[in-house]
Amino acid sequence: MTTTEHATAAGSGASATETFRSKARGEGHVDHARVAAVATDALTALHDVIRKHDLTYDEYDALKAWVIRVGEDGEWPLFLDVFVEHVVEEVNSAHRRGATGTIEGPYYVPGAPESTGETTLAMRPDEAGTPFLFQGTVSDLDGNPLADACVDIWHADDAGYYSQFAPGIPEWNLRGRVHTASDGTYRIHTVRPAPYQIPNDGATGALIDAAGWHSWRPAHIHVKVSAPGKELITSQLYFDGGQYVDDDIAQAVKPELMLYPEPATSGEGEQVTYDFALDPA
Ligand code: MBD
Ligand code: FE
Repeated sequence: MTTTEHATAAGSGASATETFRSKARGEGHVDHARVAAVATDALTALHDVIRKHDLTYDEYDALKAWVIRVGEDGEWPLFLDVFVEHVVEEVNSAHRRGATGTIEGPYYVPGAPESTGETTLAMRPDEAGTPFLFQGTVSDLDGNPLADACVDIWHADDAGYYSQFAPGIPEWNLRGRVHTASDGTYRIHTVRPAPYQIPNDGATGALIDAAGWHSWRPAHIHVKVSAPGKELITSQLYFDGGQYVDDDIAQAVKPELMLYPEPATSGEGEQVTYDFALDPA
Protein backbone atom coordinates (compact mmCIF):
# COMPACT_ATOMS: atom_id res chain seq x y z
CA MET A 1 0.00 0.00 0.00
CA THR A 2 1.39 3.37 -0.90
CA THR A 3 0.95 6.61 0.97
CA THR A 4 -0.54 8.17 -2.14
CA GLU A 5 -3.41 5.70 -2.25
CA HIS A 6 -4.39 6.18 1.37
CA ALA A 7 -3.59 9.76 2.41
CA THR A 8 -6.90 11.43 3.17
CA ALA A 9 -7.89 14.88 4.31
CA ALA A 10 -9.72 13.44 7.31
CA GLY A 11 -6.66 11.36 8.24
CA SER A 12 -4.16 14.22 8.14
CA GLY A 13 -6.79 16.55 9.63
CA ALA A 14 -7.37 14.33 12.66
CA SER A 15 -3.60 14.18 13.27
CA ALA A 16 -3.22 17.94 12.86
CA THR A 17 -6.06 18.63 15.27
CA GLU A 18 -4.67 16.26 17.89
CA THR A 19 -1.14 17.67 17.50
CA PHE A 20 -2.45 21.22 17.81
CA ARG A 21 -4.37 20.44 20.99
CA SER A 22 -1.23 19.02 22.59
CA LYS A 23 0.95 22.03 21.78
CA ALA A 24 -1.43 25.02 21.75
CA ARG A 25 -0.16 28.24 23.35
CA GLY A 26 -2.00 28.71 26.70
CA GLU A 27 -5.65 29.45 27.30
CA GLY A 28 -5.03 31.83 30.15
CA HIS A 29 -6.88 34.86 31.49
CA VAL A 30 -9.70 36.28 29.35
CA ASP A 31 -9.31 39.99 28.57
CA HIS A 32 -12.96 40.86 27.88
CA ALA A 33 -12.20 44.24 26.32
CA ARG A 34 -9.73 42.64 23.91
CA VAL A 35 -12.11 39.82 22.98
CA ALA A 36 -14.90 42.35 22.37
CA ALA A 37 -12.67 44.59 20.24
CA VAL A 38 -11.31 41.77 18.06
CA ALA A 39 -14.59 39.84 17.77
CA THR A 40 -16.56 43.00 16.95
CA ASP A 41 -14.14 43.98 14.20
CA ALA A 42 -14.04 40.44 12.79
CA LEU A 43 -17.83 40.20 12.66
CA THR A 44 -18.17 43.70 11.23
CA ALA A 45 -15.72 42.77 8.46
CA LEU A 46 -17.87 39.74 7.65
CA HIS A 47 -21.08 41.80 7.70
CA ASP A 48 -19.47 44.20 5.23
CA VAL A 49 -18.59 41.30 2.89
CA ILE A 50 -22.21 40.07 3.01
CA ARG A 51 -23.51 43.54 2.10
CA LYS A 52 -20.89 44.12 -0.58
CA HIS A 53 -21.77 40.85 -2.35
CA ASP A 54 -25.50 40.70 -1.55
CA LEU A 55 -25.08 37.20 -0.12
CA THR A 56 -28.10 34.99 -0.87
CA TYR A 57 -29.65 32.49 1.57
CA ASP A 58 -28.39 29.65 -0.65
CA GLU A 59 -24.87 31.02 -0.26
CA TYR A 60 -25.34 31.44 3.49
CA ASP A 61 -26.43 27.78 3.73
CA ALA A 62 -23.43 26.73 1.63
CA LEU A 63 -21.18 28.64 4.03
CA LYS A 64 -22.76 26.89 7.05
CA ALA A 65 -22.39 23.47 5.42
CA TRP A 66 -18.78 24.21 4.56
CA VAL A 67 -17.86 25.44 8.04
CA ILE A 68 -19.42 22.29 9.55
CA ARG A 69 -17.39 20.17 7.13
CA VAL A 70 -14.08 21.89 7.92
CA GLY A 71 -14.57 20.72 11.49
CA GLU A 72 -15.65 17.22 10.52
CA ASP A 73 -12.56 16.87 8.33
CA GLY A 74 -10.33 18.16 11.13
CA GLU A 75 -9.10 20.83 8.73
CA TRP A 76 -9.23 23.94 10.93
CA PRO A 77 -5.46 23.75 11.57
CA LEU A 78 -4.80 23.38 7.84
CA PHE A 79 -7.27 26.05 6.71
CA LEU A 80 -6.14 28.64 9.27
CA ASP A 81 -2.42 28.06 8.73
CA VAL A 82 -2.79 28.27 4.94
CA PHE A 83 -5.02 31.34 4.76
CA VAL A 84 -4.58 33.28 8.01
CA GLU A 85 -1.30 32.49 9.79
CA HIS A 86 0.93 34.56 7.48
CA VAL A 87 -0.60 37.78 8.79
CA VAL A 88 -0.25 36.65 12.43
CA GLU A 89 3.41 35.91 11.72
CA GLU A 90 3.81 39.32 10.07
CA VAL A 91 2.54 41.31 13.05
CA ASN A 92 4.48 39.20 15.55
CA SER A 93 7.88 39.37 13.86
CA ALA A 94 8.12 43.08 13.07
CA HIS A 95 10.57 43.61 15.96
CA ARG A 96 13.11 41.00 14.78
CA ARG A 97 16.53 42.03 13.51
CA GLY A 98 18.03 38.59 12.96
CA ALA A 99 16.96 35.67 10.78
CA THR A 100 13.72 36.05 8.85
CA GLY A 101 10.86 33.78 9.87
CA THR A 102 7.61 32.64 8.35
CA ILE A 103 4.59 30.52 9.28
CA GLU A 104 4.80 27.23 11.20
CA GLY A 105 1.94 25.45 9.45
CA PRO A 106 0.02 22.47 10.82
CA TYR A 107 2.65 19.71 10.66
CA TYR A 108 5.25 20.46 13.35
CA VAL A 109 5.56 17.79 16.04
CA PRO A 110 7.65 18.51 19.17
CA GLY A 111 10.03 15.87 20.41
CA ALA A 112 11.86 14.70 17.27
CA PRO A 113 15.04 12.60 17.72
CA GLU A 114 18.01 14.64 18.97
CA SER A 115 21.59 14.65 17.73
CA THR A 116 24.65 16.88 17.77
CA GLY A 117 26.88 17.78 14.84
CA GLU A 118 26.73 16.16 11.41
CA THR A 119 23.43 14.25 11.15
CA THR A 120 21.50 12.22 8.63
CA LEU A 121 17.78 12.67 9.28
CA ALA A 122 15.76 9.54 9.99
CA MET A 123 14.65 8.21 6.62
CA ARG A 124 13.59 4.97 4.97
CA PRO A 125 16.34 2.78 3.49
CA ASP A 126 14.91 3.45 0.03
CA GLU A 127 13.92 7.09 0.69
CA ALA A 128 13.17 8.67 -2.70
CA GLY A 129 14.52 12.06 -3.71
CA THR A 130 17.66 14.01 -4.44
CA PRO A 131 20.18 13.74 -1.58
CA PHE A 132 20.41 17.18 0.01
CA LEU A 133 23.00 18.55 2.43
CA PHE A 134 21.59 21.47 4.42
CA GLN A 135 24.33 23.19 6.41
CA GLY A 136 25.28 26.48 8.01
CA THR A 137 26.01 28.38 11.19
CA VAL A 138 23.78 29.63 14.00
CA SER A 139 25.05 32.88 15.55
CA ASP A 140 23.94 35.83 17.65
CA LEU A 141 23.25 39.22 16.08
CA ASP A 142 26.96 40.14 16.29
CA GLY A 143 27.95 37.05 14.34
CA ASN A 144 29.30 35.09 17.33
CA PRO A 145 28.66 31.38 16.60
CA LEU A 146 26.35 29.63 19.06
CA ALA A 147 27.41 26.17 20.19
CA ASP A 148 24.56 23.82 21.10
CA ALA A 149 21.89 25.85 19.32
CA CYS A 150 19.05 23.61 18.14
CA VAL A 151 17.88 23.31 14.55
CA ASP A 152 14.53 21.51 14.81
CA ILE A 153 13.81 20.51 11.21
CA TRP A 154 10.84 18.83 9.52
CA HIS A 155 9.82 18.51 5.92
CA ALA A 156 7.76 16.55 3.42
CA ASP A 157 9.18 13.62 1.46
CA ASP A 158 9.76 13.38 -2.29
CA ALA A 159 6.02 12.78 -2.78
CA GLY A 160 4.98 15.79 -0.66
CA TYR A 161 3.89 13.81 2.42
CA TYR A 162 4.73 14.46 6.08
CA SER A 163 5.37 11.69 8.58
CA GLN A 164 2.61 11.46 11.24
CA PHE A 165 0.15 13.17 8.85
CA ALA A 166 0.04 10.58 6.08
CA PRO A 167 -0.15 6.82 6.61
CA GLY A 168 2.66 4.36 6.07
CA ILE A 169 5.60 6.66 6.92
CA PRO A 170 7.83 5.91 9.94
CA GLU A 171 7.02 8.18 12.90
CA TRP A 172 10.00 10.56 12.79
CA ASN A 173 10.81 10.29 9.08
CA LEU A 174 12.54 13.49 7.89
CA ARG A 175 12.27 15.11 11.31
CA GLY A 176 15.05 15.83 13.80
CA ARG A 177 16.45 18.19 16.42
CA VAL A 178 20.03 18.80 15.38
CA HIS A 179 22.30 20.69 17.80
CA THR A 180 25.14 22.79 16.47
CA ALA A 181 28.74 21.73 17.05
CA SER A 182 31.10 23.78 19.24
CA ASP A 183 31.80 26.12 16.30
CA GLY A 184 28.07 26.84 15.85
CA THR A 185 27.74 24.83 12.66
CA TYR A 186 25.09 22.33 11.66
CA ARG A 187 25.28 19.77 8.81
CA ILE A 188 22.07 17.90 7.99
CA HIS A 189 21.87 15.19 5.35
CA THR A 190 18.37 14.73 3.98
CA VAL A 191 16.51 14.57 0.65
CA ARG A 192 14.86 17.41 -1.26
CA PRO A 193 11.16 17.67 -0.44
CA ALA A 194 8.49 17.95 -3.14
CA PRO A 195 5.87 20.71 -3.36
CA TYR A 196 2.90 20.19 -1.02
CA GLN A 197 -0.66 19.92 -2.32
CA ILE A 198 -3.61 20.72 -0.08
CA PRO A 199 -5.70 17.50 0.16
CA ASN A 200 -8.40 17.69 -2.51
CA ASP A 201 -10.86 15.38 -0.72
CA GLY A 202 -11.45 17.71 2.23
CA ALA A 203 -13.27 20.97 2.92
CA THR A 204 -10.22 23.16 2.24
CA GLY A 205 -9.71 21.49 -1.15
CA ALA A 206 -13.42 21.92 -1.89
CA LEU A 207 -13.17 25.68 -1.34
CA ILE A 208 -10.02 25.86 -3.49
CA ASP A 209 -11.76 23.94 -6.31
CA ALA A 210 -14.93 26.02 -6.04
CA ALA A 211 -12.89 29.24 -6.25
CA GLY A 212 -10.76 27.96 -9.12
CA TRP A 213 -7.50 28.54 -7.20
CA HIS A 214 -4.52 26.21 -7.32
CA SER A 215 -3.85 24.09 -4.24
CA TRP A 216 -0.06 24.10 -3.96
CA ARG A 217 2.72 25.24 -1.67
CA PRO A 218 6.27 25.34 -3.08
CA ALA A 219 8.70 22.69 -1.81
CA HIS A 220 10.01 23.81 1.57
CA ILE A 221 12.05 22.83 4.62
CA HIS A 222 10.62 23.85 8.00
CA VAL A 223 12.87 24.84 10.91
CA LYS A 224 12.64 26.14 14.45
CA VAL A 225 16.03 27.45 15.51
CA SER A 226 16.68 28.17 19.19
CA ALA A 227 19.44 28.66 21.73
CA PRO A 228 19.52 29.58 25.44
CA GLY A 229 18.88 33.30 25.93
CA LYS A 230 17.82 33.76 22.31
CA GLU A 231 14.40 34.21 20.74
CA LEU A 232 13.27 31.09 18.92
CA ILE A 233 12.72 31.62 15.19
CA THR A 234 10.23 29.57 13.18
CA SER A 235 10.96 29.61 9.47
CA GLN A 236 10.80 27.78 6.15
CA LEU A 237 13.34 27.66 3.36
CA TYR A 238 12.39 27.41 -0.31
CA PHE A 239 14.27 26.41 -3.45
CA ASP A 240 15.26 29.05 -6.00
CA GLY A 241 13.42 28.43 -9.25
CA GLY A 242 11.08 25.91 -7.61
CA GLN A 243 7.49 25.52 -8.74
CA TYR A 244 5.01 27.77 -6.89
CA VAL A 245 7.65 29.93 -5.15
CA ASP A 246 6.00 32.96 -6.76
CA ASP A 247 2.48 31.71 -6.10
CA ASP A 248 2.36 30.01 -2.69
CA ILE A 249 -1.25 29.41 -1.64
CA ALA A 250 -0.16 30.12 1.97
CA GLN A 251 1.62 33.41 1.03
CA ALA A 252 4.58 32.44 3.21
CA VAL A 253 7.51 32.92 0.80
CA LYS A 254 9.96 35.80 1.39
CA PRO A 255 13.10 36.59 -0.64
CA GLU A 256 15.34 36.03 2.42
CA LEU A 257 14.07 32.45 2.67
CA MET A 258 15.33 31.27 -0.71
CA LEU A 259 17.93 28.51 -0.91
CA TYR A 260 20.36 28.44 -3.84
CA PRO A 261 21.56 24.81 -3.92
CA GLU A 262 24.69 23.73 -5.76
CA PRO A 263 25.92 20.29 -6.79
CA ALA A 264 27.23 18.55 -3.66
CA THR A 265 31.02 18.44 -3.27
CA SER A 266 30.54 14.75 -2.37
CA GLY A 267 29.29 14.24 -5.93
CA GLU A 268 25.92 12.99 -4.64
CA GLY A 269 22.96 15.32 -4.95
CA GLU A 270 22.98 18.94 -3.84
CA GLN A 271 24.12 21.10 -0.95
CA VAL A 272 23.37 24.53 0.37
CA THR A 273 24.64 26.77 3.17
CA TYR A 274 22.14 28.85 5.15
CA ASP A 275 23.01 30.80 8.31
CA PHE A 276 20.70 31.89 11.12
CA ALA A 277 21.31 34.92 13.36
CA LEU A 278 19.17 34.76 16.51
CA ASP A 279 17.70 37.81 18.23
CA PRO A 280 18.18 38.07 22.00
CA ALA A 281 15.23 36.72 23.97
C1 MBD B 1 2.16 22.75 4.86
O1 MBD B 1 3.13 21.85 4.63
C2 MBD B 1 2.52 23.93 5.35
O2 MBD B 1 3.80 24.14 5.58
C3 MBD B 1 1.55 24.91 5.60
C4 MBD B 1 1.95 26.23 6.10
C5 MBD B 1 0.24 24.66 5.35
C6 MBD B 1 -0.14 23.46 4.86
C7 MBD B 1 0.82 22.50 4.61
FE1 FE C 1 4.94 22.41 5.28
